[in-house]
Amino acid sequence: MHYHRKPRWIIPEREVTPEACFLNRRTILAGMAGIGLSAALPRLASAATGFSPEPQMNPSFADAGRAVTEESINSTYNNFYEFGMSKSISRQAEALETDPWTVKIDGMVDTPMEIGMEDLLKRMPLEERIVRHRCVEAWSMVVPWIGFPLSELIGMAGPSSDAKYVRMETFKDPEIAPGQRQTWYPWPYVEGLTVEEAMNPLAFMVVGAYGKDLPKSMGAPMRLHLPWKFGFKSVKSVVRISFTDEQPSSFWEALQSSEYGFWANVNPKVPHPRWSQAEERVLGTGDQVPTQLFNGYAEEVASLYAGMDQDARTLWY
Ligand SMILES: Nc1nc2c(c(=O)[nH]1)N[C@H]1C(S)=C(S)[C@@H](COP(=O)(O)O)O[C@H]1N2
Ligand SMILES: [Mo]
Repeated sequence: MHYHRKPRWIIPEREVTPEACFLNRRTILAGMAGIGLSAALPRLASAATGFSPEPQMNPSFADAGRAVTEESINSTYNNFYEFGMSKSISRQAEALETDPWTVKIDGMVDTPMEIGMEDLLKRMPLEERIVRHRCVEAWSMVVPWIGFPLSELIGMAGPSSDAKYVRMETFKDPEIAPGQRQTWYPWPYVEGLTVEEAMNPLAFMVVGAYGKDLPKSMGAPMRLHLPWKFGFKSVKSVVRISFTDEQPSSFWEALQSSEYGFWANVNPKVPHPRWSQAEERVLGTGDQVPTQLFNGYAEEVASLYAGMDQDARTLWY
């Protein structure tokens, strides 16, 4: 998916033949005559991503303390049950049509709306940030995301003070997603968090990775990412965001609440009922490293759970 936030006649450098490049440049120069766009030209010519303006690195998240996982691994080793139960769903996920894409924002908000991705992105401040991701299955990755803080979307939606939770829902289309023909699963995939958690600066809406549009296998065109929680909370390919006063029932919780609870905060001390969470396998390197409390983001998020029993199983599953 390309976000046409720069004029459509500016073709990305990587897509043009030398001739087209020449013609395109002439068109630009002609179009510029007398309208004072010359200052914009060098910036557009050097743009590296499909996003405009070019997202800048958030200095607070420029270093995840671990090497970034190779793109070829992260885009082909996935959990995306809509397209199958194996990790190798990237080819199947290509069937998802992500452009155009509309997101519905509803529930307890001042301004319910349906908004296209392009319009949404015009209103959101894009940035890049490098963060760790920890799956409940005890593997982890490091990804350079492009996206915007979830708090910005909440600011746009204006939830009422009665809204306590944000619920997010993935598309449902069994014709293109074979996993959704398995009717014993509670489709569509749903996840949720408290509004307070959603306002935390770590809660991020992802629209790109590795300086490009998000691969479909990783949840294009937009997915949530909550780096302090187990990966299943980070719902992909979101079509609906609702504000509610009832704790949402999520996909995995509905299937097996004793193993996948609402909070799902990463804690090395609390084992999953069927395996330890003390360590994790780092994708790409194969290193086995100790898992950190809140996946290493305790400084940012521990205050959200102050007053709750930190070792209560319910806080982790
Ligand atoms: N819609 C949807 N979102 C999902 C999943 C899924 O199966 N369907 N899997 C989750 C799990 S368990 C993980 S670990 C991450 C994986 O993200 P990745 O494939 O980009 O690594 O996506 C999460 N979001
Ligand atoms: Mo996961």
